[in-house]
Amino acid sequence: MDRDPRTSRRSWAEPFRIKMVEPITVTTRGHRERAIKDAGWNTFLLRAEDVYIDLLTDSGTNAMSDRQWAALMLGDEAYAGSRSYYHLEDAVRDVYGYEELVPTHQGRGAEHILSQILIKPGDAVPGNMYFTTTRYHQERAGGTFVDVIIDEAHDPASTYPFKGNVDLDKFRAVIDEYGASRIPYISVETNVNMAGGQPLSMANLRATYELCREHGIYLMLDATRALENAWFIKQREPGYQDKSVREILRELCSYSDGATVSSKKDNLVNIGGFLALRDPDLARRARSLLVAFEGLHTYGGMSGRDMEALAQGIREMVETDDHIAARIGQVEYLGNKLIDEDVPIVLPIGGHGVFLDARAILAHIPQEQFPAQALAAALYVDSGVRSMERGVVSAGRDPVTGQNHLPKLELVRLTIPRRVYTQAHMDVVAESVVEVVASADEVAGLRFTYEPEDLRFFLARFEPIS
Ligand code: PM9
Repeated sequence: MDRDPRTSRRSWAEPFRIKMVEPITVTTRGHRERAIKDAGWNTFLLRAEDVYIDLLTDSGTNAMSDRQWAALMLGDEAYAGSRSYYHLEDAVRDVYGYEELVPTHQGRGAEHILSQILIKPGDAVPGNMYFTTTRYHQERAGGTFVDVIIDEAHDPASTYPFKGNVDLDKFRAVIDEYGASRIPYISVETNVNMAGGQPLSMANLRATYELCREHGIYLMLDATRALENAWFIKQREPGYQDKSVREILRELCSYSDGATVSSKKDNLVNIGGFLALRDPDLARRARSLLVAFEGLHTYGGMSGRDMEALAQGIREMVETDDHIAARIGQVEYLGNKLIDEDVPIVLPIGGHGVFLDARAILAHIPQEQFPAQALAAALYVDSGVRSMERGVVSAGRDPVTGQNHLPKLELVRLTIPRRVYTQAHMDVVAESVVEVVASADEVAGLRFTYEPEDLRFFLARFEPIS
């Protein structure tokens, strides 16, 4: 079935109906002005109660199904050898195809363990664009992240269909510079978050994996949004149209030695994650650290019920293609509305959210005055819609020079939680964005009043520059 509402005469609809609702409230503009001031112009520091439509993140904000809620009741809370762990292990083996499961409390727990077992001081870790927590753990382990994503990924207007691809020439140059023995692994993210939720192609991943094998370098996936990537492969890459996302996801993972996953995204739960590996020796080393930092190897920071709901979520996300079609269909619905209103967004429309190009919208604010941070705050004040800065504040400082990283992408992310909001909510969001863009010249730049040393975007505080 042609699911694109622009070319199809048929609409799509969510493959579920709503059984329980959670009230949300609209606040006044005066209330929101006070709230954003109290939050130091940082949307992470707002109280959720003061938010109307919460598009801060798709992480842990999913609505679980009735079967997941039922699964919670079946959680086995044994400290060791929980039945729920084995259900999770079965689900990861079936759906992702990795034999060795190392459960963690969430994605960054898995990143921490992986970085500590593989990276030595002085190593380089190439990756297809940085992710905040991923790079943080690589650097803490003494590694240097090197960006090897294709140039198109840094251009919000480029409509290249696979902006998440690894540039093999850039990767080869890193191998030449450091030598393969100083590159423990390449970190390949599926549906690259900081690039705007952009996929990589199967052909590119396969070629990257072949290059890794030639040089004895591991390829570790960040498979947090691999399902969304699989959907785009089905839509865009020749030869995949008749395959299910389940088959495509499994093939994606086959070109890797392991994966870190934040289960708070694709996997449809509110907490959880894992490191998955093929090599039993590597898994043994990971488990040995796990017991010090996360928990015993059969729970790794999750309760039995968390693992049970997660096992169900993993199976449910690939049961048919309908879930992912509707999930990305909703993101595209919002993106197309904004395109129709000439709002500059990252193209093509991403998998987990729509990314506003703050550099284009607030051209009068220099990057050192945090245009994306200011735009996210202005959007909140306009309508109570909460979004997230993904620009210079998120990029942080170079640990060696102390200078700000100045990413080409200065974005505000409107991230859509899975199975939570309706199209009417998307209409309200689009109207508010259009309103804020129309009065963009009223938005002022910001300066720090508090800049944390680690992952500064979470807890930083700002004030407007008058
Ligand atoms: N992503 C997000 O909102 C939540 C934290 S914001 C820094 O996009 C990838 C690709 C992610 C991710 C989290 C993590 C970390 C790893 N990789 O949040 O620790 O998008 O479960 O996962 C967030 P955890």
